[in-house]
Amino acid sequence: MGLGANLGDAQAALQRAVQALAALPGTRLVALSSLYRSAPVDAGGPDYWNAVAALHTALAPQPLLEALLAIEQAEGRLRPYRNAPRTLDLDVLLHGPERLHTPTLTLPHPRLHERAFVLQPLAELLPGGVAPQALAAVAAQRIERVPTQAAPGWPAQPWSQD
Ligand code: PH2
Ligand code: MG
Ligand code: MG
Repeated sequence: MGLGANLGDAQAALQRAVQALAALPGTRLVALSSLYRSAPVDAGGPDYWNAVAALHTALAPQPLLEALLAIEQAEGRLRPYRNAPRTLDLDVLLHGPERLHTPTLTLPHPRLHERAFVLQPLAELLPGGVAPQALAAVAAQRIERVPTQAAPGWPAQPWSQD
């Protein structure tokens, strides 16, 4: 799951979103990346806060998507135009080995490989699972990992040393 926000108290919204994801029926939070701060990609507005979460879930892709939209709604998400700044964006990046192409959901996420704000946190959760060439291809995008001390309330990542 990709998490992003760049309006309002984005860090707090991402933290609430993690709690809401973990509370979905038949769902367990398995792993959470560090918090990242990134420049908007194909979009305007303030810097984004991003993270990636891994879930075990009994929800199929479509019901999962509907649950994510409800969490976004609860955070006051508006959709005035494509890639508008937002209080919360939750995207299904991968759903196991599922490949899907419907008007509302494509899996894997079609732009996953174009975005440092997805690949860098994903690489934390899948060591060896993101090719160095994939990370190199998005190296021009500005993104920084927020150190644990600078992200109060965000769980420390046992694999990062700060
Ligand atoms: N989401 C987008 C478009 N651009 N840029 C950053 N840095 N982070 C995002 O989450 C993001 C974006 C569309 O969902
Ligand atoms: Mg998105
Ligand atoms: Mg989205």
